[in-house]
Amino acid sequence: PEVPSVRPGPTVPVLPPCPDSPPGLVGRLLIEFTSPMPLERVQRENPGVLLGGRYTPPDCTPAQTVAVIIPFRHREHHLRYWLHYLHPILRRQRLRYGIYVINQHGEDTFNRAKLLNVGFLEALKEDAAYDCFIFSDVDLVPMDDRNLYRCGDQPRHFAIAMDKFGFRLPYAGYFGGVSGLSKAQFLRINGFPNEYWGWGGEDDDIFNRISLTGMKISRPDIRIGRYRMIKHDRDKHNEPNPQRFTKIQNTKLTMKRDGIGSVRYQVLEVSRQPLFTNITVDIGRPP
Ligand code: UD2
Ligand code: MN
Repeated sequence: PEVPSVRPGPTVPVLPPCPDSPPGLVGRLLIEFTSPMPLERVQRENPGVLLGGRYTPPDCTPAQTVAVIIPFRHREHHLRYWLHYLHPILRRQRLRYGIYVINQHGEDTFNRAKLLNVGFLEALKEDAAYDCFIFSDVDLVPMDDRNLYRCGDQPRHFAIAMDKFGFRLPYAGYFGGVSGLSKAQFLRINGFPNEYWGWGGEDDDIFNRISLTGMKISRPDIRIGRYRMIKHDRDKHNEPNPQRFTKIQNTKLTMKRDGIGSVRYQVLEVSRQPLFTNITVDIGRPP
């Protein structure tokens, strides 16, 4: 009798898991913001990045899918440096990732944390596979590629030694700049507050949320968590929020009602650029 033969289907390459410590990292990096950085150059230098700023390592299967969320308004020149430095770093780190620039529409008071909430939801709408969220200021570039942009079993603070703070943590509860939470960690703290308009306090509120839910911040070695911040003046319409000192006293009361479960906004445009996805959003204005 004829033996039924098993015909091989199209070959699907099965890639090995990406290693815990990626080979090919270079360690300490030279970061400077003086040479001009045209976007065309950054695009030319990053041909492997797919439309919308998506990337998947060609040689291994990463454990996580990382959405990098950047709060944004009128910082195009910073974004070009950020893309120039970060794409190669994230590639060397063997991450599967996407870059989301959440652009606040209009000229009302800036609201960093609300934009980050929007980024979380919109990235997940694009790809339900995202399970790690890195929230980064547009003006912060890591000086060492061993600072891995991944999530762990506790919320992670990456930007612990910034040039502007003399390469030290400014205070023990500091959680600003660049941080990372898994999807589960983010939902556990009801996301970030939506009610901090203007500069300051929102990062301390996030720190409080993490402590109040019994989690602990994880940080890299101080020699590795080094950052340069592009020097800038305070933006218009992002004046220090005078309510911030009293608001951060009340996180325990406010975090249940103010967070990812209550964020209201309207997406005006989603535009997939070669190196990032731009999402322009109307987040309203302070009451
Ligand atoms: C510090 C923290 C930051 C945040 C902020 C208080 C550092 C390095 N970072 O930033 O994480 O807690 O204090 O709110 O200490 N942005 C725009 N356009 C604007 C205003 C802000 O794009 O008009 C974005 C941009 O990504 C910027 C970020 O918001 O990097 C934070 O604003 P900033 O850079 O003016 O504030 P800074 O450096 O004091
Ligand atoms: Mn800044």
